[in-house]
Amino acid sequence: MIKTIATTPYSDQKPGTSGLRKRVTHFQQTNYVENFIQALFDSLPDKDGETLVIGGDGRFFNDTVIQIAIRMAAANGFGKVIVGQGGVLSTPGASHIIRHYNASGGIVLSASHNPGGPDGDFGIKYNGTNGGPAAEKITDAVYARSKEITQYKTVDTPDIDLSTIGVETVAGMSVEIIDPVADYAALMETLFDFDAIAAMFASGFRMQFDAMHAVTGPYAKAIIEGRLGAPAGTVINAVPLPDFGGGHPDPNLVHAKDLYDLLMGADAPDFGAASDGDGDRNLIIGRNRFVTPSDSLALLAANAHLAPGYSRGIAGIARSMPTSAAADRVAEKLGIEMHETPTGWKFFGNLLDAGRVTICGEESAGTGSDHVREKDGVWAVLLWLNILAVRKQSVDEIVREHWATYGRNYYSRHDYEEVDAEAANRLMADLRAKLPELKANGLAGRQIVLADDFAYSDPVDGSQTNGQGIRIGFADGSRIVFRLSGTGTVGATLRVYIERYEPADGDHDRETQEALSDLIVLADEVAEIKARTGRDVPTVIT
Ligand code: VG1
Ligand code: CO
Repeated sequence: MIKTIATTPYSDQKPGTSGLRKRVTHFQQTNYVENFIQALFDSLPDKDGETLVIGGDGRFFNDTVIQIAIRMAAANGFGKVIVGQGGVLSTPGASHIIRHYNASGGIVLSASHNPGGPDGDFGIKYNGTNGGPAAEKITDAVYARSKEITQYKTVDTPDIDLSTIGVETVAGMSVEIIDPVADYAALMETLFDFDAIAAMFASGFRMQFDAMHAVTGPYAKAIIEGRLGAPAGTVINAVPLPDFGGGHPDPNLVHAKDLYDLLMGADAPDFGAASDGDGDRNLIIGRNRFVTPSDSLALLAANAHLAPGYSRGIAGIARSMPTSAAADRVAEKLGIEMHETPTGWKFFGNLLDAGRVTICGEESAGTGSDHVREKDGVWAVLLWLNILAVRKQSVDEIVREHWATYGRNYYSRHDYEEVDAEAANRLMADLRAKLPELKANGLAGRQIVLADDFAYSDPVDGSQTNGQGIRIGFADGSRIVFRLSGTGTVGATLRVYIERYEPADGDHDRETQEALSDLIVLADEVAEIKARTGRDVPTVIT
């Protein structure tokens, strides 16, 4: 029954910030998917009789790859596969299912916030037994294996019908098709005061959640409109589509502009939120108040104790290096651990497993906690709702009070997408070479206290990760960070992160780009962005 099929290796199956991400057409090359999955299975210590979770964000090609993965799991000795109905599981949902059912791991099919459809992107990611993205030692092993693979194993069976909940059998392996939402919704109910949030909706609180035609639609409908009783129509674009309705499922101020405009408009609801393709990101906008993801992390950490799941307080906070230092001030005040990690959720796993941190976040609209091992969009929205229900204040009031207590970290990210890869690499290399001189002489008359390429040594297992982004820090706490994206699929994406601290008694009402304007000029000056990329303005400003 098991077939062994000869194949030839590809040289480019190196997972990036969050799994292997390429154009759909790239994945459609002969055996490209099979090679990667076999390389993954070959790199796992335990497969015999183990349980594997498989699900994806429902994007184009999801259905094809799910069938391939199930057959290959059967041929490689797994005992059971758990699949979301229709092949769908959000990324945080998959993380929970892995943990809840003690699976050995899971395959998440998603290119997250990247566009979908036949000409869009696809991705494959592996999460380990803790429910979190595989650590670098595993992704490195998979990459090494993918370069030498000569065969893969599969079984000859017809496609499995994933549309009905129940149990099927494939070549002796059981395939359990589950409701993708039920277990996740039950977990949320243990963390948040659903009665208090429901009472807030019943009293007329208005919200709009934009699911962007992506995976959170069914989750948000079931939880926000279903269990919390928000009026029908609170969740919009709720039906996941293989091409996300032609949109770009990245919940930022560019791709969720309609939501932003609504919240800034005359008849704005109280609260707006959106999530991305695979449901791990969140955008939070109050009436007339956009909350930057870095601020949201700090606010959630400072207020988490108001939700039942965190009423005992939090153990610590971790943020990715480019994320603003707003959360650091909260940790300092609470007297808890604070960690700065490289970009990507996989670096939070050890700290969460060790119980050293409870809440983690990234400036890229990712926030989460130790309830799963992924960032979690719907979770962040529910924690916000819980805080609003308890504090009975507007988002704007809560944000302002926070700044008045901790100060404000003006913060923005400028992305230059799809620039020439060679030019981008050269820009980074030349900037790196300049660092000693900058540190010695400063920049434009300003003293530089930090000039390095970020390196991280994991405090739990000691693993070392280098080259994670160039940091230039000034004496007043301002900072410019440069790094290249590890999730793009065409050319290179240069990300420039700019931050300036304004103390608690300072001016918190400036427009962000204006407040950062001198640093924006310095960023271009020191890295020669315009000259080297040929771009006058960033593609996206968040
Ligand atoms: C980006 C973000 C990073 C995030 C990653 C995956 O990575 O910057 O913070 O963890 O996407 O998010 P990069 O390497 O392109 O900067 V998702 O929602 O795409 O899984
Ligand atoms: Co995502």
